[in-house]
Amino acid sequence: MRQIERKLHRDLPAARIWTYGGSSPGPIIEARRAHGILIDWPNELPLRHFLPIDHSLHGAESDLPEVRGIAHVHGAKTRPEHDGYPEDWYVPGKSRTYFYPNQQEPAALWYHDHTMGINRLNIYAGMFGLYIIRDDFEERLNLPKGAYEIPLVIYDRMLHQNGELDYPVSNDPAKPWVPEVFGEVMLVNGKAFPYLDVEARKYRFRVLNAANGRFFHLSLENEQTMYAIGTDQGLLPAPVALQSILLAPGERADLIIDFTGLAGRQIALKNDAFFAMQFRVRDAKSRDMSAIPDALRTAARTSESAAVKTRPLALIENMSMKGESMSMLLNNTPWHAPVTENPQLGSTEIWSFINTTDDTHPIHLHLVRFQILDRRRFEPFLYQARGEIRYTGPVEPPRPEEAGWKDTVRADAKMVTRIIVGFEGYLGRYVWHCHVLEHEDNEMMRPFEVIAGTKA
Ligand SMILES: [Cu+2]
Repeated sequence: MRQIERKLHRDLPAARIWTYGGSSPGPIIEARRAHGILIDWPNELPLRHFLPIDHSLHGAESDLPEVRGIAHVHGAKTRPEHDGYPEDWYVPGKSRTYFYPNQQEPAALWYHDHTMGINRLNIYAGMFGLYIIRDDFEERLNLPKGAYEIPLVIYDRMLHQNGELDYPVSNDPAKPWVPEVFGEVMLVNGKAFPYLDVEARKYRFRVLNAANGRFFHLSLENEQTMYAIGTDQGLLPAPVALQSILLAPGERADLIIDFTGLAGRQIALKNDAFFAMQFRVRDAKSRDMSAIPDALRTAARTSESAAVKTRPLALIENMSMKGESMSMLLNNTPWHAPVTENPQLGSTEIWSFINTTDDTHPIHLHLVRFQILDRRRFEPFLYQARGEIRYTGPVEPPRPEEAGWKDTVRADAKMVTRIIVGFEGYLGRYVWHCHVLEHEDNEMMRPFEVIAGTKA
């Protein structure tokens, strides 16, 4: 963890950035399935933070050191003591060595800071990068690879005129926290509004939404079809043809775009009406031998009858008398309250997110992968008044491009979103949280504990 100065655009002065390994995004960590790796995460940051800490937030009190860090690999199946628990932060001069077994299906995971109370600021400062797991099966699929497999880490920032990062604050100097941050500058792989020279052939793009709070609804300017071949946790059973894809903070997509026949064209990748980046298509240097296979990796749907328990979990926003957001809560329970979610190791559960708020919250569970069962509109006021769920819409299955293995799910506003989760891996304490980082830092995070099964 290190501070650097780096231009975010050719025409801007250099900005202060916090990094892993001297770049933001940090170096891509490439791992082989079942080949464990050790990573040292030394904290070499300065002693003062450069973004506005809110000392009224839990875990960011003024008697704590300003600069703290702890790395978490999002989507990795690791022992709890190597998962980057938010309270396991450490200060400049200290380090941690974590072991990642990589005993899981290939996927584009990502590492990022997870420090209690200042996570949104550390990530906004630049502390994240991709972590890609591969295996022989995936390589035999003949997907575009090497120079034709490219990460697209997409996020937004506000910038000062002098090129420095600008993080907004509330009107209350004692409580600078804001409920959401949306920047007008789109960055891809660390550059503002970049272009990429591509050949007229197929490419595989490993796309990550690394924004604090912005959802990306991505499409190509020429309205050409893209193919989703994977989700957060790996390959889909079969490619899904798409005109656009929606990615919430923390979500990933594995996309194939075919530029064949488009040499000479300039094609923007758009977020709704706005440009994020541009592809400049040139003639292909050689014949494209890669494929979009009809079949990818088979994944059995987990049957609802496999679940031993259903947990109704309400997502709540607390408003002030002035109608301003004060905090958001999972299950109406703050971070420091005793653990309430305690699945048994090896068991399967249904978690039912009852979103009473006007916002979509991307909910992420550490350690596990899961499948989305469905979403259904309900009446939030009746639920809040009497705890009663009255559905007002039909059961909606997940979209085809999110019907694989996931670790982050959009719990849409005023809907009940159900996921089915197998708690495989390790015993111990992990967290689940909203991946809108401003929400997470203001109580929208809870511990869960995987406990030993009881013998019948
Ligand atoms: Cu949220």
